[in-house]
Amino acid sequence: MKIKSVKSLEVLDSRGKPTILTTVFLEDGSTGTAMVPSGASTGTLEAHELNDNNLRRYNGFGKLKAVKNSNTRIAEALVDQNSLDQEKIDQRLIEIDGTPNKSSLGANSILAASLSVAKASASSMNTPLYEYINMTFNRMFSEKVQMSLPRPMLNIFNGGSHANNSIDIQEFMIIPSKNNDFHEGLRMSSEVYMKLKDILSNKGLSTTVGDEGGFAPDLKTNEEVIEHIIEAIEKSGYRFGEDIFLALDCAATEFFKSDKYVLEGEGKNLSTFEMIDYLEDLAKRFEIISIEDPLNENDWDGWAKITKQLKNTQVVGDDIFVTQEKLLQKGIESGAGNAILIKLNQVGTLSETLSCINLAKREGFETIVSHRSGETEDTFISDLSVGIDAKQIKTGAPARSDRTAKYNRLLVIGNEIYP
Ligand code: 2PG
Ligand code: MG
Repeated sequence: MKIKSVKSLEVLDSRGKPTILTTVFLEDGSTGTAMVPSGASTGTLEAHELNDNNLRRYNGFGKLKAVKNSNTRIAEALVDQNSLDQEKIDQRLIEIDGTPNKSSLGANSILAASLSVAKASASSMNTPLYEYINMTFNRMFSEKVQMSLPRPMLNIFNGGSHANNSIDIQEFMIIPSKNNDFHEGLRMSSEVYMKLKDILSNKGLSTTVGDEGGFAPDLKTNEEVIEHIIEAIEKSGYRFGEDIFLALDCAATEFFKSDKYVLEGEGKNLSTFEMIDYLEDLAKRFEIISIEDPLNENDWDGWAKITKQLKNTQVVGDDIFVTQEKLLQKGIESGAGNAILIKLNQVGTLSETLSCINLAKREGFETIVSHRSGETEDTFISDLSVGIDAKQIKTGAPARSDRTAKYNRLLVIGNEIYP
């Protein structure tokens, strides 16, 4: 279906910072609207988020340049194109940008256009978005990927650059057992979240939340956080390590300073080997099933070592792969990690994201579709996780509308797929 027009404007994300919203209008009257999220602990090689850097508006975070690029250069390039040819659309966007990291148009304006084209096409075909993504993926790679609801990874305790407490590890997540369907898993996790609030509150600790909806009191050590979470799981009537599991996102690049992992909260200064041993010990003692970004994004050798050493743990690459095929290929060749975090805005178009997912699947890497710490009410990632059979999604605590929107969308999809 032919694209008739493209219209963009500046809106706010969950941190109150501006982002871009784009609507694509098709000739048959169908429309698709997408909004782009934004990270705080970003990988160096991520596609470029274009900010205005005008300190008189939104402390420099305005997005009027990205909006203008979308309403002019992107609109001109996409009008009259066939919206169903996602690869060609994305290729055009990449070409008119012309830079390796999408810094001319801005990856934010490119992604908003790419995703709204997909949404408009799904609507034009009268197909749910997850099904449209599934069809697109299978067509692009001659695959027969099934659709399924993912297992949620819920970040119920926030540290690092997502909170202003002294906890260095960025995310402490709970994951319901594979034996529970999505709806049950979400219910159990939400009960644990509520219980954790009671426990913290009864101890006189703060229950205000961080950027992703997890609690963020000033506990002393990472271990203390884990012990509180286990207490919440057990007091909710669940067995830790059977009904509910634990996962971490260290976001270690954030606390890697002068060749040391500086765990300020606990007064530890660790070398790479010591950091690996520290995490191995935590993983063993607390049965942690998944650890994301355990080491800094440039330490490929360290990554290969920890992936080998923690053989029963999922080792997830976020800042190291930044959803880019080339970097994932390097990880596959060097044995760095065994899973990849998928974030659309790290690469900037839907087709490049699907390509990276395809490589991961072919090479036996697990995939986790992910939100960003700065989010919007857009639920594209829920449909993506189902459409490509990711099997895992991380999208924050079961609280705050920017996070629950994604879980709620999955409940709706679940109802459609398994009525
Ligand atoms: C991460 C993400 C999302 P940010 O590190 O995995 O949780 O955080 O969006 O700040 O990069
Ligand atoms: Mg991460």
